[in-house]
This record gives sequence, C-alpha cells and structure tokens, in this order.
Amino acid sequence: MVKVRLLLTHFSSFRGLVRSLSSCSRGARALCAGFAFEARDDVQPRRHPEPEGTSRSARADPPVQFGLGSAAMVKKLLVDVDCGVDDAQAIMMALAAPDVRVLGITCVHGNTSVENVCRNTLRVLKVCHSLEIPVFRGASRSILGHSLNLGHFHGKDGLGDVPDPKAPGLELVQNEGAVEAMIRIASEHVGEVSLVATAPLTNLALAVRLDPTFPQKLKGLYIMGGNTDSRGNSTTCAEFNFAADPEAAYIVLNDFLCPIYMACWEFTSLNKLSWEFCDLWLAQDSEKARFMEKIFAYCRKVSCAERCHEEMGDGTGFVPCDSYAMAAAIDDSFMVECMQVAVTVELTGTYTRGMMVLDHQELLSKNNKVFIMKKVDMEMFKELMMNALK
Ligand SMILES: [Ca+2]
Repeated sequence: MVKVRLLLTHFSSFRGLVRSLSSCSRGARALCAGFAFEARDDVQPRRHPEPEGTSRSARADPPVQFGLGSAAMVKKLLVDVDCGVDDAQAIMMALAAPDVRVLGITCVHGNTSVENVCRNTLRVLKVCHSLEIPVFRGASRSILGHSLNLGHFHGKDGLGDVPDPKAPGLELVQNEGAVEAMIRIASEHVGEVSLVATAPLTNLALAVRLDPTFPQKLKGLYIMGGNTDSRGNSTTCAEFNFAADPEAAYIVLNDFLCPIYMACWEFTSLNKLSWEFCDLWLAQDSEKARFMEKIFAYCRKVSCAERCHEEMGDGTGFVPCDSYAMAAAIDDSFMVECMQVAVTVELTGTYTRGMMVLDHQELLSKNNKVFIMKKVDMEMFKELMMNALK
C-alpha cells in the first residue's frame, strides 16, 4: 500500500484559478495517479505546447492562463447511472460545472428498474435544460441476474415517488444501447473521456467484455462504490453498487487498466454534510432546488431513520454518495489524499459476497492499483453542490 498525500492547500485557496488550469490539474493528477498517469501519457491530449526538453516537473507547473474556455480545456465526461436521487445530484453537479461537457448518460438497473432510470435521467436533464445530452438504456439485470430486493431507499421510482405528468417520455432514449455507446464515445475521444460510474457496474463489465481495449481509451474511471472496512450498507459487508452486481464489480476492478479513483461507502459516510447545509442548499430560489427538494423528501426521511444512524457509523447527516465521485472527475484538486492499493471483490463469501477486498500485503500481484479517496476538499464540495442547484 502506498499512501499518497497531495499538497494542494495552496491550490485550494486559489480554486478558481486551478479550475481554469487544466495542465495544473494534470500536475495534481500526476501526483495522485503516479504510475497510472505515466502509463496514460501516450494518449493524453497535448493541452499546452511545450518546448523541447521541458522536464516533467516543469510541465506540471504551466504558465497561468485565465478563463480561456477553449475546447481543449473542457472535461469530457460519460456518466453511468442508476438514477436515484444521489445520481440526480451528481448529474446536476456535472451540468452546472462550467468546464465540463457530458457526452452521454448511460443507464443501468440499480436503485430502480432501468426504464425508471432512463425516465429519471430525462427528468433531471429537463430541469437542467440539457435534454440534448443523449441517454442510453443499458443492462436491466446484474451479470448473474440476481437482484438484492432491499426495498427502495430512493422511493419505488428512484426519484422519491413524486411523478411529473409532464416528464419527457422514453421515446427520447437513444436507439443505440448503453454499452455500445460507451465503447463508441470512448473510441471517438481516445484518452479524453472520464467515465463516472455511480451505479452497479454491469454496463462497464459488459463493455470491457465486448471491447477489451475500452478501458485503455478512457482518461480515467471514477467509481462511487465498494467499501474499505467491510462495513456494508446493503448487506452485512457490502456496499449497494457492489452488492447489486458483485461479478460486474470484480470484472471492472480486475480488467480496467485505466486510472481508477474510488469514493467508497465508508469514505462518503465519514464526509457527510450537515442537515443545516442541506436546508440552505434546498432553500435556493431556483427551479432546480425546488425539483431537488421534492424528489429528496422521501430519501431524507429515510436517511434520518434509526437504521441509517447505524449504517453511517457516527450519526446521521446528508451523504450525497455519488457526488463525491463526480466532484473528483470535475476537479482534480478535489482529492487531497488518496490510498493507492490493489483491490478485488469477494464473490463467494457467505457473509461477505460483494465486499471489496484490499490487498494491503500485495499478495495478488496486481499492477493496476486503484486510488481510494481518503481526504477531499469539503469546501469545494459544498460549492459544487450549491452550484448544482443554482
Ligand atoms: Ca447511484
């Protein structure tokens, strides 16, 4: 295990500046990603012309360029969701970020049926006036076809059971399937697309089986899922997205050879926001805030229930799980400290099926270690969250 600390205090105090510096972010990412980023260098788009003989350390500290807004600085995201309320929050965060372009949203089973996930995604895009973003339907079941039957944390329909009669119809969903679309989009933007996965990893597993080169075409993969301390939120020892499709999680964590950044369950629950912040967040005078207040009401009630206190370890609070992975994809300097370790997934345990296994002793001889978020810039997170509903 290698613990990587990012010395970004200075950058954090100049967050706006850092955001406009894609190459500076690249430097920060290089610190965090280590070998993985080196390995991807052949497919990284060249964002700033560099004089011959420029050293890596010199390249990590490029000239300051404010507000260029050039196409080369735009972050291209592909988002894979099981659109419950926290996926909606993450999508809205991405759509509100000025230097981010969402190339497509792929849908998968999880919080609700894949049809509801498609419907919910379209509702979110509508409230954000972003219905031009293509939505693709993906897997309706896990790799083995098992389902968890855990009840409905986000409501039966995944968005708090407050249907909108004027919601866009499923005819807006693309004819192309999610897995094919993922592979195509990554192939059209080799080395430029960050895939943010906030759902069971079924679509991603199918994609790497259809095209083994798919992961190498990505700039990086950001996952909300898994756990680090055997603390489950769905089964005794497994986090929901992994428990919902352990085989898919296993395939992704073993066969995706791109840099992988993970917001795991314990990390998200330890970095919860206060309900006071949540009140301020929802009190913003905007159509988006009113939408969020409505779809979040059910989920908030459940979050405050006794069982959730136990799940979260140290008391209740607002945990927008999927948004931590999204924030990392939006702004490299969000991740302050990561743990670099090889991981896999338990598939056969009586009590531990779906649990993420950390190879601290390096007995698995894996090269593709993941970066598990340990410490993040919570002030930046709050700002991204607030902006999402403006
Ligand atoms: Ca999700």
